Amino acid sequence: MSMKTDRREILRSACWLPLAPLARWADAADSTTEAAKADYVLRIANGLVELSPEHIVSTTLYNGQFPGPLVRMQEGQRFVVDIHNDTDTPELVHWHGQMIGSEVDGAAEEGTPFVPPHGMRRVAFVPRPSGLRFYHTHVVARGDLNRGMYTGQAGAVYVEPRNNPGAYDREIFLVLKEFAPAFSRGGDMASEALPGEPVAQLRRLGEEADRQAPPQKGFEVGYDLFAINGRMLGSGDPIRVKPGERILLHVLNASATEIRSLALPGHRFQVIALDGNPVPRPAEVPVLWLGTAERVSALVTMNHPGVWILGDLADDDRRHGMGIVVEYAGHRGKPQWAKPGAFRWDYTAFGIPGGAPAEPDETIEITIVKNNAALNGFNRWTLNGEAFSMDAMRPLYTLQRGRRYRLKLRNASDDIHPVHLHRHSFELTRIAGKATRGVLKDVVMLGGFQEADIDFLADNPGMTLFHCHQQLHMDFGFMALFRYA
Ligand SMILES: [Cu+2]
Repeated sequence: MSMKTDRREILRSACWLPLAPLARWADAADSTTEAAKADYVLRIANGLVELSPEHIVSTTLYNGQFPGPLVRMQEGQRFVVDIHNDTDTPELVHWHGQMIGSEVDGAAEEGTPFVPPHGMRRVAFVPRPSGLRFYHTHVVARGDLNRGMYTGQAGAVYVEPRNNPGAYDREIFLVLKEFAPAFSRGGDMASEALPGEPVAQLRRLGEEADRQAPPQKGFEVGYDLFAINGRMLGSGDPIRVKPGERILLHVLNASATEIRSLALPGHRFQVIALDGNPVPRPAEVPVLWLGTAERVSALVTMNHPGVWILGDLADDDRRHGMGIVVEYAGHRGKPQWAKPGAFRWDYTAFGIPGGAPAEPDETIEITIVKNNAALNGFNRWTLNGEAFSMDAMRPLYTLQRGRRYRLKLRNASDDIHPVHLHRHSFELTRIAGKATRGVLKDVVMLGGFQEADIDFLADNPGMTLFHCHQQLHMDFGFMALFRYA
């Protein structure tokens, strides 16, 4: 098929030409007449994943594998990807955590065109910022468990920094993901994950919404199979280590709906980056917690020889595959698990202590309410009283370029919401009543009946989507669109 190149892309490549080496010059010059070679080719198609010899699932994949291949890009160096869609339905690839244009970001709500069924779309952008990013589908699934993040369309991106100090021996990427989803009425929530007390006013708001809703709970999604890097615990190769080795773990939660945890008996994690952004205060923790789409980069010093399970705290999920074996050289035997002591995941532990954040130019308050089973058995989510309509696509708020905004998020539900802002990083400035600064993220877990303030600089014009990354929440109202003036 012929390649579509829009005028903006041609202009961009023309600007790039004088800086490019000779070989690229020849490539790019050809692009005015025929397709230049892409830096990367991504193919979306159905395929099989062998989670274990007994569990082989069929789902939609990137380049026939789960996780999708680790895509490495250079910070600031233009990257061209050809996305082929071999499925029967339109697709979108979202470049999560990158400050790029709305036309390539990968959200239909922002105006990114779909990759048509059995078609191809070329996207080009300048990757930034450096660090652990994420690429995944951004289509609406609603009641279809073969669409959206319920599929295997997820992979890690690593944007190589211009200079990397690299105080570690080895990097290991871990992608956490469940398979074989099914709906049920009601579900459980990792209530022991986050610190802080519920806010009484938010609890009252939630109770009031419950009184107006049907007595039955809305649908939730559960899973039968759990895997790290597409292999159930015990099925894949172990992580083989030597005493004294310093391993940098890059962990990505690619779940559609679940909050995940990880612990490694006898070891601690020194968290150095959250969502790919270095934290101001690297701190040691016994457990990692990650909301959907969150990433944690943590150093582990291998100083406790044995054969261990690096696994989820939830016994049931770990026994159904959410873990990977860590095996020291010369050690054999059954991998050991030990439940860590009580621990709450506090983002402020990685922030600048006693930090008083800069005052924003404007504050936007967003109150989140759940209407139980209001949409054919699914929960409906409203932001300031309104469920996002994908027909109307009405922007909630207009941003002025150069201004600093504070989103004051108020959760009047008992669910934890991993909320995500596209195309910008935000700074956590207050979470569960605690002020902080210096922690830059693109997803943050907002606790049940809790509040969080996140600040961002409006410095990337274009339509910008804000939503909960829990697929069931974003598909049923928990979204807002910002536009630039
Ligand atoms: Cu949510």
